[in-house]
Amino acid sequence: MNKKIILSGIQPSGILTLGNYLGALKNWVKIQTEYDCKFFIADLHAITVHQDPSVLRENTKKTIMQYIACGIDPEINTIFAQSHVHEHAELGWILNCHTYMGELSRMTQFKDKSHKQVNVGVGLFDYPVLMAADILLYNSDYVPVGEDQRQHLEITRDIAQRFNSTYGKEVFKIPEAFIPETGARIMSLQDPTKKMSKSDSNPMGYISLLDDRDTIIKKFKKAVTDSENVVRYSDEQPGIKNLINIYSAITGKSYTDIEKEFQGVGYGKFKVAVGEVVADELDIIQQKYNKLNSPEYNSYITEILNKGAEEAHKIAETKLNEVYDAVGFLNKL
Ligand code: ATP
Ligand code: LTN
Repeated sequence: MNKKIILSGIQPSGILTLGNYLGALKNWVKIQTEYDCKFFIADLHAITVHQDPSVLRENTKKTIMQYIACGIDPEINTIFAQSHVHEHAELGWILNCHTYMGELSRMTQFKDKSHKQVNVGVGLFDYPVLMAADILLYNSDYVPVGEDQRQHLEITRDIAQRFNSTYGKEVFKIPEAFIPETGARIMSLQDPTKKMSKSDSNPMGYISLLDDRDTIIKKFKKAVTDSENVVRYSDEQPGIKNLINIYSAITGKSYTDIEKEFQGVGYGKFKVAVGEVVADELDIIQQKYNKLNSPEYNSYITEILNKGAEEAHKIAETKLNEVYDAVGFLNKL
């Protein structure tokens, strides 16, 4: 009883990557019994950059199946699609009216993503406000995310505190980020100064959770490294540092143990070793995924989403009513 509340989401903007898995999903699985967890598919967020409608629908289903295949248990967690709970968009509007242009202009994700667009949608700029609404609707205590989302958590806290002090009421609980020690920032295999991302135009940069063993090994063999030929956890060797990070997040071994294990061993062997442990772990996930991806499980997925949306809506509706009351809207009788 009275478990702390956890909330997190992933955009259905492609097939999930090893970055999503190590930075988010693997940790969700570890904490799911200890906390009251709500995991959703951030489809409203996904359309901040253009999505083909049929691909988005497919990716949304695939993301849910990947959640479950990775070990998220639908019996003990609430799993839902963001667009199924209309309060997210509604609270987003209210919070827009309590957020400053200046603070949104400082968001690094906006700066990175807007550079890649010809026409930058207002939604992309407003992305963190909707994210704040997601979090604040459910009285979330902790938000397990990768390092790239830290700034969005900070702005969520600022908006919540500002709202509470403006109206003189503790309407929103102030959430905290929950960032893992290893795996919080997995970098692109082709450019270790950039984060691994499912919307990267070069698939060699990321490992998809559904890549087969040969593809995984090939991608690791081609990973960009350096000419030092020493397996060392150092900022001067970002490619090797990234591979050590991945190996550590999968095996649980410390960086120093990994350096010892691969002392005097060339990069070629090290890269294959990393590829092997990743392929082994993803193989188990893929077996579960393939089972879920058969027509007989179609209605199972729909049931999970319907049940999740209903549970989420009950909580979200209560919070939105509190917010409407705080800002001074008339009660609807
Ligand atoms: P997109 O490429 O569409 O921006 P993304 O792959 O960055 O998507 P998100 O849906 O934005 O993924 O993120 C989902 C979760 O995965 C977040 O908690 C985020 O912090 C985490 N995450 C994403 N990429 C990485 C990464 N490279 N390393 C660690 N965690 C990551
Ligand atoms: N912005 C997140 C996805 C996301 C999210 C959230 C994560 C949208 N709303 C609420 C945690 C809590 C991302 O990972 N890019």
